[in-house]
Amino acid sequence: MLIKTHRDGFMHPVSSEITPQAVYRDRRDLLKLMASGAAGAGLASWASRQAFAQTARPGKLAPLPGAKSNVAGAVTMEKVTGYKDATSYNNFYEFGTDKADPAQNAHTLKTSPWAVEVEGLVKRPTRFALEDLLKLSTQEERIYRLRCVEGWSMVIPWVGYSLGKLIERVEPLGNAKFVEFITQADPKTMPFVGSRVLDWPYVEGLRMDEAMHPLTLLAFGMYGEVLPNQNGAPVRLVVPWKYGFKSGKSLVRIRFTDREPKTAWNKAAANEYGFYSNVNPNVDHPRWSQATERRIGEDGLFAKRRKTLMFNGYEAQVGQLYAGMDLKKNF
Ligand SMILES: Nc1nc2c(c(=O)[nH]1)N[C@H]1C(S)=C(S)[C@@H](COP(=O)(O)O)O[C@H]1N2
Ligand SMILES: [Mo]
Repeated sequence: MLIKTHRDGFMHPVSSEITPQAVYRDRRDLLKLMASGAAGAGLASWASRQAFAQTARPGKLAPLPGAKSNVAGAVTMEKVTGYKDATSYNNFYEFGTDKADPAQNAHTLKTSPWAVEVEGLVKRPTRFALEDLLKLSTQEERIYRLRCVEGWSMVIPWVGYSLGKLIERVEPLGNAKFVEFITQADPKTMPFVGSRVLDWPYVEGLRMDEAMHPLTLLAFGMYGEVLPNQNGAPVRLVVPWKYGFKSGKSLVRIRFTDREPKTAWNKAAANEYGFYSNVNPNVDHPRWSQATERRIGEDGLFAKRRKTLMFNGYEAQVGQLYAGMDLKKNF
């Protein structure tokens, strides 16, 4: 897949290597904090200050601040991707297949009123108005890496809460083994839903324990604001240890089932996109390597590719979910 660069990286090939003054200062503070034994607290505040410093009201959308998250692995020390990059280089095929299409076309998405239907093998099937869903649990800021199957990655300060909070509320039945995520497919507001690139609606799925894992985020915002349309407004999933396509945007239905859901990408090309799709540098995509990645915003002529990490760097948190599984077979 050809990846076009859209920035003036050619003129400033190493600008991304220069540590901004504010971040540098925070890093020194952090070292002091670590020496004083307050490293845990220091880490979280360093990260949220870093995110805030770079991004205060960046898109001028409605604010959606998040509390510090206590979920293990929910914050990374890496430099946060610039808001402009995170909102202008997107995959959202309902609005076109070029990276620039969603930012250009997604203004037609109608995000209000919005509801998410939670149904299937649960004791309490519920239709949640977005307003109620927003209030279901404390909004937290989580700075996650998101690694696209195409070989690029971003670091985004998401705002939301663990999907598990919603799952507990609806009380799944004992025979619920999987969760299916169905996203909006409205040909009137989504120009490419008429196209044949995918079998709409865009559907994704997780095994129950994956859906319940605290890192699995139901996200309503990023950079301290509500989600921009092109990033999946008004509510999406973020599953940071899996390739980006598992993180469905603009969710309208969550269904509990006893069978592995048929996902949109698996239906389109079963040999290329498995159900699990865990980030795994040791299992290549049939058409390209997954060993390295390019960080969006570092796309200058001389930018280094990074080594892709097992489970996108979240192995300590999620590795045990796959104990004993052959990850080459279950790709
Ligand atoms: N509904 C829907 N969700 C989607 C997609 C899509 O085309 N439609 N693309 C996926 C892919 S391939 C990626 S990499 C991420 C990108 O999220 P971002 O644009 O917010 O970075 O969204 C995922 N969610
Ligand atoms: Mo992706």
